[in-house]
Amino acid sequence: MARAVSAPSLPERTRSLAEAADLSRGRAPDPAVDEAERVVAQADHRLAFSGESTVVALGGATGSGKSSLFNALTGTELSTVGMRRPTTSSTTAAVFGTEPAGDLLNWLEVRTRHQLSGDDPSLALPAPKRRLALPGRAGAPAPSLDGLVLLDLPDHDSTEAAHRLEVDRMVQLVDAVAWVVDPQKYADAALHENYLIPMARHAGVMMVVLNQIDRLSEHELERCLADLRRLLDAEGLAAVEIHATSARTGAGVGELRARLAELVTAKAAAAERLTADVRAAADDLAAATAAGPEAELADTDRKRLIASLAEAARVPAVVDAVDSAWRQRGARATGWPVVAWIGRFRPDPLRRLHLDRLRKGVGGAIERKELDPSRVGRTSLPAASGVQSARVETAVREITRNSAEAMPRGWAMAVGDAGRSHLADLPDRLDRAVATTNLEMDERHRWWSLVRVVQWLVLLTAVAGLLWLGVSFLLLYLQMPPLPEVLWWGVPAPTVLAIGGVLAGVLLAIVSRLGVVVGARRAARRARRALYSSIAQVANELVLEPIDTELDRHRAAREAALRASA
Ligand SMILES: Nc1nc2c(ncn2[C@@H]2O[C@H](COP(=O)(O)OP(=O)(O)OP(=O)(O)O)[C@@H](O)[C@H]2O)c(=O)[nH]1
Ligand SMILES: [Mg+2]
Repeated sequence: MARAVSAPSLPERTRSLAEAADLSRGRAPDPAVDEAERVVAQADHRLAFSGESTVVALGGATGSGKSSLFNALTGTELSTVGMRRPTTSSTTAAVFGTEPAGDLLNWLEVRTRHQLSGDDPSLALPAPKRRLALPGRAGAPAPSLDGLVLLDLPDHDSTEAAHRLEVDRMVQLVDAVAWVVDPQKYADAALHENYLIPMARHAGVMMVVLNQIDRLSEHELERCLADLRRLLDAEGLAAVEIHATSARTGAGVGELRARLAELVTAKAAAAERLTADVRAAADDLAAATAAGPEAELADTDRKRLIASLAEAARVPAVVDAVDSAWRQRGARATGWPVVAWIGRFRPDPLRRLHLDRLRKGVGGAIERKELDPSRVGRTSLPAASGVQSARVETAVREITRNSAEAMPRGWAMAVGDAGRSHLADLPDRLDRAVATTNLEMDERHRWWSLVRVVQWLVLLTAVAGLLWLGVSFLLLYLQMPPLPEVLWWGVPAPTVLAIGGVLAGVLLAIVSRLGVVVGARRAARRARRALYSSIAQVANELVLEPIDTELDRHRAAREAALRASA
C-alpha cells in the first residue's frame, strides 16, 4: 500500500483519534481511552475558538519572577509582584491586540483579564540597561504581539495545593509554556521531573526563561546558561529553547518579546501543541490495541471449530445412521421378498434418532412445513448425550484463544466474549441444524423399485412353479390323471420355475446388495456434507461472525490510532 506522502492534518488526526477511542472503549484500559477523548474534546474546543490567538503561559516556582516578567512583557503593573510568597494565586490574562478572546478565556476559565491594544505606547521596549551575551534583537522596533494571550500562572511548587492544580490544568490547555526559572533554582527537580521531562513531546512549544540575570556577572551568566543547556539536553529536551531576561532591568525582555511575536505570527503553536497531544494519546491507544501482528481467524481454526461442533452435535452418529438406514431400506426394497419382509421388524436407525422427518412432497420438493424450525423438535440425540455443551464450550474457547493470542488483555477478552456471546443458544441451534438438514434419503434409488418389481415377478414365478408341483403331487396322490409333462432343458418345467425363481431372487438380492452398499456409502458422504454445511452456518452465525466483527473492530481501532499518531 502506498504511504501517504504528507503528514495528516490536525483535524484528520483528531478525527482518527476520536474513532480509535470510540472503537477501543471497553477494550483498551479506560485511562488511555479517557485521555484520548479528553484530547479530542480539547482539540475540538481549542480549534473552535480563535485560531488567531496564541495562548502562552508563564509558569515556574514561586519568586522566580513570573509576575514581574508578565508586567515587563505587557509594559504594565497588572500583576502583583509581592514579597510574601507565594504571591499569585489565580491566573491573570493579558490579551494583546483588538481581537477579543472572551470565548477562549471562558473556556480556559481565566477570570482576570486585560485587553491591551496593539498600539499601546506603554508596550515600547524598555531600554536595555546592560548588554546580554546572547544573539539579541535589542534596539529593534517593538514587534507586534497582536493575538498573544499571555497568562501569569500561580507557582507550581506551591504550599497551596490549589495553585498546583491550577498550574496543571492550565499547562494542559495552553498553546505554549515559558518556564521562568531563577539562577538559584533553575535545576529544581520539581520543575524538571513533574513538568519538563513528562512534556518532552511538547518541546517545540516550551521554552525556559532564565530570569533575574541582573544578579549574575557576565561570566556567571554564561556558566549558568551552559549548565542549564546541558541539563535540558540530558533530559531529552534539546529542542527546548532558553532565553535569559531580567524583569527588573529589562535585559533580554525585548528578545523574549520578539520570540513571542514570532510564535504569534506563525499561529502554529496551538496546532503544534494539540498535534503533540493527539499523537501522545494515539500512541498510548495504539500500544493498548496491538501488541503483535494483526489478529485474524485462520482458515484452519474455522475448520477446526466446525469439525469440533460437528463432533459435539454427533454428526458422525447421524452419518452412521444414514449409512445403516440406507442399507436397511435398500435391502428391504431389493432383497428377496421373503427375507426382506422379516427385515421390516428391525427398527430404522434414522427413525430411532427422529431424523426421518424430511420427506419428499408432491413434485419432489421438500415439504417446507417439515423444515419450519418451530415445528422441528429436538432430535432424540440428547438421549445419546446429544450436543455436548462441554465440548462446544471447549471448541469455542479454543478458537477465541487462538485468534486473540497476540492481543492485549482487554481486546483478547472482548474477542472471547464475542465468541461466547451465543454459547447458551449453541447446543440447541446445532441440534436443530442437524434435525432440519435434508439427508436426501429419498433420492437416487429409483432402481430399487424396478428391482422390487422384478423380485416379486421372480417370486411369483417360484410360487407358480411350487403350485404347479403341488397340484402335480395332489393329482398323483388322488390317483387322477397327471398334468401334461412339460420339460425344459430336460427338467420338468415346474421344477425350473420353482428352483429358478428362488435362485434368481436370491441372486438378484445379492447383486442389489452390492449396489445398495455403494449407494449407502454415497448417501453417508452426501449427508455428511449437508450436515457440515448446516453446522458451518450455525458456527458462522453464532461464533465466527461475532469474532470477526470484534477482530474488524480491533483492526479499525489500530489503524485509526496509527493514522492519528503518524
Ligand atoms: N533582581 C531581580 N529580582 C526580580 C526579578 N524578577 C522578579 N524579581 C523579584 O523577585 C520577587 C518575586 O517576583 P514575582 O514576580 O512576584 O515572582 P512570581 O514568580 O510571580 O512569584 P509567585 O507569584 O509567588 O509565584 C519579587 O521581589 C521581585 O521583585 C529580576 O529580574 N531581578
Ligand atoms: Mg506571581
